[in-house]
Amino acid sequence: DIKGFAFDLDGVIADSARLHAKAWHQTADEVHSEWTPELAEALKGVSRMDSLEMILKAGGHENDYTEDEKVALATEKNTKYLKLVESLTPDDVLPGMKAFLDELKASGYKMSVASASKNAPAILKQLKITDYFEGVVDPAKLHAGKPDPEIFSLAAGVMDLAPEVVAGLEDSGAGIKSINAAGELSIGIGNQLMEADVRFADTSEVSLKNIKAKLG
Ligand code: B16
Ligand code: MG
Repeated sequence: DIKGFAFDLDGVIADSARLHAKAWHQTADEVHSEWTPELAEALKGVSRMDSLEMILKAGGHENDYTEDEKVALATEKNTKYLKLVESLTPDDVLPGMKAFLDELKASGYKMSVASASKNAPAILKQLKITDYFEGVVDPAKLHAGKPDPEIFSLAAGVMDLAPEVVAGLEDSGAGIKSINAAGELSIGIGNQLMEADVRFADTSEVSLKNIKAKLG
C-alpha cells in the first residue's frame, strides 16, 4: 500500500516551464541560437547548465564560450527567472493539485519534492504550500539527474519510506524512468508517457479515487 507521494515540481505542481522558457528565450537571442517550441519542450526536467548547453548547441555555439562565460550566462538567466518567480501566487498551483495535496494531507500520506530545480523551495514558498512536504531533495547533491533513480530514491528517504510504498508524479519521460528505476509506482501527467504505471491527461484529474480506479 502506498504511504507517500514524491512530486516533480515543474509541470506537476506549477507551470514554471512558462517562466523558464521566457528567461531562456532571452539567453537564446543573446547567443544567436534560434528559440523554437521544440527546444523549449526539450529543456523540461533538464538541469540549468545542461539546458544552457542545449541552447548553445541549437545554434552551433557550444565551443564559442569559456566555462566562466557559460556560468555567467546561466547565472544571468537565473536572475531573470527568479524575478519572474516573484510574480507567482497561490493561484498558480496547477489545476486540481491544491485539492490533491489537501486530500493526501487529510488521509495521512507523506509528501516530498523531487525537482531538478534549485529554485524549488522559492517556488513552494510563493505558492504557499511549503508545509505540505516532509522535505525537498537538494538537486545540488545529486550525482546524476533524471532518468537516474537517485532523485526519486532520495525523495523516498526524505519521507522515511521504502520505495515500494512511494508513488512518484512526473510530466517528463526522463522523470518516469527515474521513478520506475527507483522501484516506485509511477504516475504520469500526460497521455504520451507510455512507461508510466498510471497516466492522466492533465493535473485536474489526479485524485486518490482516480488513481485507485486506474490501478484496478
Ligand atoms: P533551475 P522539474 C526542472 O524542474 C525544469 O523542468 C527545467 O526546465 C529546469 O532547467 C530545471 O528544473 C532546473 O531548474 O534552473 O531552477 O535549477 O521539472 O525537475 O521540477
Ligand atoms: Mg517536470
